[in-house]
Amino acid sequence: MSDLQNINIQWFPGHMTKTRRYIEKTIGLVDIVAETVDARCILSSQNPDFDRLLASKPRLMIITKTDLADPDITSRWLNFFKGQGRACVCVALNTGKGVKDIIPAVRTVLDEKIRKYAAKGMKKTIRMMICGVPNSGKSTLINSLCGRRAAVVQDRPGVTRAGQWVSLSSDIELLDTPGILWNKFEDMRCGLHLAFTGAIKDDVVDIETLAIELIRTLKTKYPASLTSRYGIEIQPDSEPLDIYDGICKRRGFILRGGELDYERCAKILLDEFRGGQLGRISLEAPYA
Ligand SMILES: Nc1nc2c(ncn2[C@@H]2O[C@H](COP(=O)(O)OP(=O)(O)O)[C@@H](O)[C@H]2O)c(=O)[nH]1
Ligand SMILES: [Mg+2]
Repeated sequence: MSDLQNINIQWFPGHMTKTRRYIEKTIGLVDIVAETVDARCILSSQNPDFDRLLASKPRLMIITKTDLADPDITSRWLNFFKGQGRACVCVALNTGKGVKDIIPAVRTVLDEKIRKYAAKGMKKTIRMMICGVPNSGKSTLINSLCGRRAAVVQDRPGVTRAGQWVSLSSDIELLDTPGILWNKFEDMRCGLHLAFTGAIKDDVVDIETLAIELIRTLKTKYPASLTSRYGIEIQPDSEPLDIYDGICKRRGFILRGGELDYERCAKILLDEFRGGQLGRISLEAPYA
């Protein structure tokens, strides 16, 4: 634990405060909130502020990026949430897996409300707001549901603008929101996991430190992923810095003059982790 003491990741820029206000102002207009959560870090990618911000509305949790996560851990999470009675759907938005389950889940959550309207001979228009941490797949989700490019998707946090209602069908409207984090991460590990998975802009973190911490984490949880990707043997007493050196050398990231190109190596390692080239990895399991 002591190794982590110097890393203090915080990212709560002004546009997130603005989004928080926007959600507060708009929540009254919606029937349900879908919260996107990254399957690789299901604890860290749940914004604790949402419990207060979204308290007045029913919620559906949408676990995204299941294609990148450890399937055993994802299914344990699913059971865990089921046990808590929380509505939850797992999706892989790159292939569309699970997307067809979302609207039926929404209708189940809102069943009583829909029936009340039907009893009066009225059709309920369902308005659903999509909230989540940056890069958790909110815009991709809207596009997958709509089957077209209705929302702007980018592989970097902070792209979506507020206020884009999208009509999915005659009775469902969706509202994309920009990703938000919160003021202070209670646990340093939470900031790290969000940074590893791309929810925190790389500019606010020292990328080489981040790479070393990713190596430290993988060494403990998924050592085989480093061995098979980079051909590095991992021993229980291997130092993350030595593994980092090893990856640099293996990949030939060497500067003129013979020094190792740590920065390039850090970028590649993070890219490959985020892109799934290191295998299906989950950083957080239930009951951990
Ligand atoms: N592999 C994979 N990539 C995803 C998935 N969902 C989103 N992405 C990618 O994650 C990045 C961020 O998605 P985006 O929808 O812009 O996230 P937002 O910031 O929450 O709106 C994009 O590169 C998406 O293509 C998923 O389920 N699987
Ligand atoms: Mg977006």
